[in-house]
Parts: sequence; structure tokens; C-alpha cells
Amino acid sequence: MKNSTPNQDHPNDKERDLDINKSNAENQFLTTNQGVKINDNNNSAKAGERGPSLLEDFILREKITNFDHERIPERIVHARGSAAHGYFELYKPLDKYTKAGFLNDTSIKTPVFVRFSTVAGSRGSTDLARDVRGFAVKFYTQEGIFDLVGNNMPVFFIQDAMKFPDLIHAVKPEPHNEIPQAASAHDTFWDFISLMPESMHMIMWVMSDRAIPRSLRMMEGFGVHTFRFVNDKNESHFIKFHWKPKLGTHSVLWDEAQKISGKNSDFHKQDLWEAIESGNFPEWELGVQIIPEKDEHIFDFDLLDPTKLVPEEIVPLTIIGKMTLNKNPDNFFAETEQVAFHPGHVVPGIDFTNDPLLQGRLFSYTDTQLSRLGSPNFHEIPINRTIAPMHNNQRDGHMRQEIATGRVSYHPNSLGGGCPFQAKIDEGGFASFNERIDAHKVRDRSASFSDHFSQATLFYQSQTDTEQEHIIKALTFELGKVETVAIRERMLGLLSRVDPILVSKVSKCLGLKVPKELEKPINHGVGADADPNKHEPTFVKRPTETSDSLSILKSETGKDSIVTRQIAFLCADGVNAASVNNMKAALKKAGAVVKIIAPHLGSIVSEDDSEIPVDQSYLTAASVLFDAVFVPAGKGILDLKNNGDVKEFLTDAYKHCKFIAAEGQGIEILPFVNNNDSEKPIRDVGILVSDQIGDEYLSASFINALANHRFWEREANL
Ligand code: HDE
Repeated sequence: MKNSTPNQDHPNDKERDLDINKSNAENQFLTTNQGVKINDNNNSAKAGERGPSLLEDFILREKITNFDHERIPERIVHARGSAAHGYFELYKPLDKYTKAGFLNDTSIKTPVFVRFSTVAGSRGSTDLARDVRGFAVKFYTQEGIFDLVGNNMPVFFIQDAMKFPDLIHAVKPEPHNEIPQAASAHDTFWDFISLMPESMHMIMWVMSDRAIPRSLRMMEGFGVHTFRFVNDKNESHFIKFHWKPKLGTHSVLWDEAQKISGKNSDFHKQDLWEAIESGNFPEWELGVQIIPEKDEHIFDFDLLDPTKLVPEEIVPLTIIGKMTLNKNPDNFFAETEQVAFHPGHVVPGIDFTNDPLLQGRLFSYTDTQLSRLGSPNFHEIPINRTIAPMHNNQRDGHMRQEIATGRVSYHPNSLGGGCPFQAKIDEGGFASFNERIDAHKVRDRSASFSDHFSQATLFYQSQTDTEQEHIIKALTFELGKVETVAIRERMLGLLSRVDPILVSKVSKCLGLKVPKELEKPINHGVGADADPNKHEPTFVKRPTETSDSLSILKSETGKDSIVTRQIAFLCADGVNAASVNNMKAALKKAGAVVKIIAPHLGSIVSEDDSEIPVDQSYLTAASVLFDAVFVPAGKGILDLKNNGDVKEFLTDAYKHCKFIAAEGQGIEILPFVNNNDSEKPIRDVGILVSDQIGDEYLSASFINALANHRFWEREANL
């Protein structure tokens, strides 16, 4: 990996702002923090060469002290992250809906910093955990910071912030033995879930392929809660935010995910980094679902309930702009680790709703930064600093950087000429949307939140057969890891409300009967004195029978390109150079990345004695790290026939439904199946072969096939 390099789009306003804090030690002396030049950075000061160290050695003390305090607490959730800089461009002004400046001026390129994350694992855990992915975007707008702190799934497990610590305690490693890391497949998680029917819709998402993305560049993002746009007439519309990746949404298989975790636990982090370094800048379009204030109650679900989505068939998406990520961070700690997001960071024109999950989040994020970053001055950390002018009377505290001049730090004042002034609304001052609220103070939940199953069913039944099978396998895996049989049974009870075939398949695999009745009381949504009947899960009519936008495989986006797909060429000395070079040229022209794998590093010598540089050996490469495989022609390729690593490579590629192409002798290396006691070469539409060397028809068909990502139909025969 190279260091990140500036490119033509830099610096934008935020880049210029960050430049103030950047340092570069090129051609500079080594110094202490006080600027004193260091003469010996290898030996501490001692009383004699073999004597004790001297307390006065300020150089040693400073170095060790700094080292002792290098770590800060990792995030309580979303600890593992990868981030990048970029910009957002608006397609057309949205003045009808919002007065936010960056959503009204198409000439502005708003700088952004985006952090993707897993939720449950620690900072050093694997990228490929089955988990929700955080998708947090910081917009550095000219009116202040707007953070869209979303996920790659449009709904959440719980309806009320009160349950968040319980949810997280349940999913995190169990407290007595800190097992398992970055995994939900354990008793405490499913114990909690089995008692929380409201989580059933989100469980469908987390058990689906959405929870194991192929790349951070190939996943959708969602604001989850319903937000508001407010225009300059103070009219409000309800808004759902969606990020749509230009490369389409793609996932890996669970078996693959587990193997990738062993082979390269930084798979996603590295993929994002390398794509940006190579100029393949990831892009997402921003879409909004816009719902007029008057339509708040026309749905069969509550817009304030974060366990529900608004099907795109009912309220279509309006695409409003595009985000491009074009620069890697310069320093992981300074930027990716210290960035502090907050759903409460909004600008005039964007406002909250009363979603009780969102309302709780509005408290949590600043609070957590106080312990994680150590002081209320975290807004001064360069990556968190606004590019809009910032003046107020907040003062002091740990590590304050600002040197506020003058004697006035209060408002109103006359000694400072009344500065800084309050801004009128037409001067850009923020005023909350003046929603009318007339209510009793209660600790309760609305009955309109009680339908926990209809959208779970909608999601499951909108999936293709392949995707449904993956959900069934995921549930069987997760519940199979649960040791307490009563928890498994309780889960079957809940799944029986989602789909009869789903539950019958899972129960068969678990060797259990489906309970007829839901266990009572389901300890959910009710206080000790509340009427449990009021909160019995209800069923309402599904908003739509099925919704194609919920299925990854039904989507057409990203299925016309193979840009950045990683293709392994299984090679050896004695390979046919034309076979390698022609296929490589065709794939590279289509934007794919080709890696030559061989038994040894350095170069291999082809049949015509030309040298081909090797990228990886069979020891470090593995099928799970690639999207597809090509086995070229050449007499030397036959030597790979009995190579165990090559066999495993091809067997995995086949098992994971990847496209495989082979030419000439390469065809003989392809896996065999045992069919009625006789070995037969495996063949299906996903395996493309040609006897001709450098066959252009083969490369064209391979590229065409690869655009579909995988040959999922194969799975049914495995
Ligand atoms: Fe978060 N969440 N969250 N969350 N969340 C945090 O804030 C919290 C929720 C999300 O890359 C924490 O700075 C509560 C939903 C992302 O830095 C913490 C509740 C969604 C990130 C916190 C939720 C999210 C966080 C931990 C329920 C999707 C990573 C560190 C009321 C819309 C941001 C931090 C980053 C991080 C609290 C639920 C997204 C503890 C209390 C729903 C992407 O403040």
C-alpha cells in the first residue's frame, strides 16, 4: 500500500482546513516535543555504561510517557472502522422542500468524510463479521456540520432508545469470558432477541446477505429514522435518506466470509483503500423518500417506528445528488479514529422527528465523545472542525486550542458590542420546526408500533429463492451456536409468525418442533404495571405484497460493469503467454484487476520463454479473496493438477458460485465431481472454457458473465 497522494480535486475547503495541522518530517531533525534536537535516540542516559538509568533523562521520560498514553477508549459500538474523504454534489435545487444551503446550490461541492464500520466487534476484529455496517457521513457545509449517521440496513432492532444498552450488552462478547468476538451467534444475543418480537424485521436483514457485503463500496446506506426537511416557508416534509452505490449491492457467502476473516481480516478496509489509491473512486447517489406532513398517518405502520421501512413501491425514491470518495485519510488515528459523528448535528432546513430511538441518540453521541475523546472540546479536533465560521461564549476545558481574545464571554453584553450576535432566521439562524405537541407525560409506547411481523414477512418474501436459502442457513448457523434449547424454541415461535416455510426449514435443521403459541408474556414494550394486552404483537395488512428493492439479486444496478473486480489467474512455469496476456488485456480494459498467482514469487517463464511477473504465491492467495478465476493454457499448467492449494482454490471458487474460465490445458485442471463412482469434470453455465488460445469470444463471455457477480443458480446443485 502506498501513502495517499493528492489528486486534482484537492484541496477542497475541508482539505485546506486540515492542512493547517499536517506535519511532514522530510529533511527535518528529530526533536523532543519541546523542539530540542535529539542526538541519540537509541540509548537512555545512565550512570555508567552498565549503570542504572537517570531520572533526569527528559528525552526518555517524554518518549515513554507519550507511548503510555497513546490509546483512547474504542467506540462502545462501531469500534472497527474505515474512512475516506470525498465530496457531495447536488443534482438540482430542493428549495421546495428544504432551505439547507448545500441542498439548494448545485455549484457547491460539499466536502464529506465518511466512516464505515462494523457494530459489535472490537477495533481489531474482522471486517467480515455477520453484522450491520455503519455508514456515517459528515457533510462540512457552509452553514455548519450535518452528520447523516446511518447504517447499511434501513431498519433497527429496537423501537426505543431505552433498550439500546440491553441490545448491545446482549450482542457483545459475553461478560464472564469475553466470548465470542464480533459475532451474534451466541446465547445472550438470541436470548434477548427471542424476547423482543419488535426485532424480527431487523433480524431478517441481519440474517440476509446484506450483513456480509462484498465491499464497503458495494452496499447501500440508510438514514433509518424518518427525518424532516423544512423549507423557508417553515413547511415540513418527512424524509427517509438512502445511499445507492453506483457499483450495485453485492455480498459474499457466509462460508466465504468466515474464510476471508482468517485469510485477510482487513479485507474491506484494504479494498476501500486500494480502490481510492488506484483512482477507482467509490460513488453513491443520495435518494430521498419525501412524504408531505399531511400524509403522516396514511400508512399501516408508524413513520416514527424505526423497525419499519417505507417501501419504494409506495413512496418512490427521488435521487438528489452524488457522493464521491476520492482521498484516503493521511492518518488513521487523527481522522478515522477521532472523527465524532452525531445525528444531532443538523443545519437549518433539516430537523428531527419524534422517533424515540432517534431522540435517545440525540443525547448519546456527545455524551460518549466526552469519555472517548476526553473533553467537550472534541469539536476542535481537526477532522471534527466545521469550515463554517464558529463563534460563541463556550470556553476553556481540557486541551482547548482556541485563543479567544477580548474580555467578554457572555451574552448579552455591551462591552463586546453585543458580539457574537444571534442570527435571525433569514440570516441563517437555526429554529426548530414548530411542531405542535399537546400531550400527557407518559412512559409508554404507541399501539401503532405493535405490528412486528408484517414487514419481516414482506422482506423475506421479497427475496429470491437463493436469498431465502441464505437467510435459512444463517438462522440455522446462528441458532445452532446457541446452547440453550429454550432460546432456540422461542426463536422458532417468532419465526413461525414470519413465514411458514422459513420456520419449517429452520426447525428441521435444528431438530426441533415449532411451538404453537408464542410464549407469554413476551417481555416486551411494557412496564411492570402496564396492560400486556395493549402491547400484544399485532398483524396488519402488509403495505405491499413484495418489494423488489429489498432484494439484492433482483436489482439491476451494478450488473453492467466489472470495474475493480479481482480476478485470479492460476499460473505456473510453462504457461502459455498469449493465453495469459490476451485474457488479462481484455479484463483490464473492462476495468477488472488481474493478479497472477504461481507456485513461487518473482517471475514465471512461459512456453515461449517470456517472463511473466507473479503477484502472489499459492501460499498467500486464496479463492475467497477474489471474484473469479481464470486458468490459462500451457503445458506447464498441467503440473498444477495435483497441487493441493490449486485444488482448494478451484473447489472454493466453484462452491462459492464464482465464474471460472479456462483455456487449453487449463481446462484439465478444473475440479472433478464424483458422480456414480466415476470422476466427471464439473461443468455448468458458470464455467466457461475454450480450446482456442487467446479466444476473444471466451474473454467477452467471461466479462459478460462476471458483471452478474456470481452464478447463484449453481448453489441449488451443491
Ligand atoms: Fe449509534 N452510536 N446508537 N446507531 N451509531 C454510536 O457513538 C446509539 C443507532 C451509528 O463511525 C456511538 O461515537 C444509541 C442507529 C453509527 O463514528 C454511540 C442508539 C443507527 C455509528 C451510539 C443508536 C446508528 C454509531 C458509539 C439507540 C443507524 C458509528 C461511538 C438509541 C441509524 C459512527 C459514537 C462512527 C455510533 C449510540 C442506534 C448508527 C454510543 C444510544 C439506529 C454509524 O453514541
